[in-house]
Amino acid sequence: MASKADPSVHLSKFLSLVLRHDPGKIGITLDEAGWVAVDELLRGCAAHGSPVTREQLDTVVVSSDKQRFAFSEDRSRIRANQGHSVAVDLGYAPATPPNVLYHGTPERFLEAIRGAGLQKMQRHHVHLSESPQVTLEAGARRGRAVLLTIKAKEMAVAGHAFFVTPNRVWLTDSVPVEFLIFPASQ
Ligand code: HQG
Repeated sequence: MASKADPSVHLSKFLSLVLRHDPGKIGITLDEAGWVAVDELLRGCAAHGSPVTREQLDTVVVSSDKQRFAFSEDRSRIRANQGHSVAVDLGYAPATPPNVLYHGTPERFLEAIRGAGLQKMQRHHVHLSESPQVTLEAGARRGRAVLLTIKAKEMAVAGHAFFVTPNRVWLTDSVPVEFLIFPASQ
């Protein structure tokens, strides 16, 4: 696990910011599928006081623990694999989920989720995982996390679309409360 002082963690966070949320911060424009030319990205980083080499970029794309970024096939373009707040169409094909998926959330959000189900909030989708551990860690970024189980197959049968990213983050529009299983003690 990379430490917080690791320069590639710093770069990964910076790339998440500009490739998911605020490309204008370094004067770049994402296309409708979220891609930007690597040259344009590097020029933008340099022009705004955060110079990055192509080698550093390659390292982050390959070593990101969650495979947050991808190069196009010819490696001339780069994008974030998921997590955007700017309008992009990532073009993932609908996929059939496993019977259950998981979502870790801070305990203090449970009451709201019992009322409204899981909502995508600032992002384009609700993020779900096949791994309880991975999603609990995501939930724990904001406090003590609890694990919700999603009856994903039942949702799909009921007509809800699911998409899966190359790094196996499952995406869906929202999870109505009837498809959620809450932890027994909550
Ligand atoms: C919660 C990171 C109140 C939801 C992580 C979450 C993940 C509600 C928060 C990825 C709610 C939104 C995504 C409702 C949902 N009422 N709260 N009705 N419905 N919530 O960050 O899933 O490092 O947008 O439970 O590791 O936490 O960026 O979603 O706590 O994989 O690559 O509202 O982001 O990955 O928070 O995180 P987020 P998330 P990266």
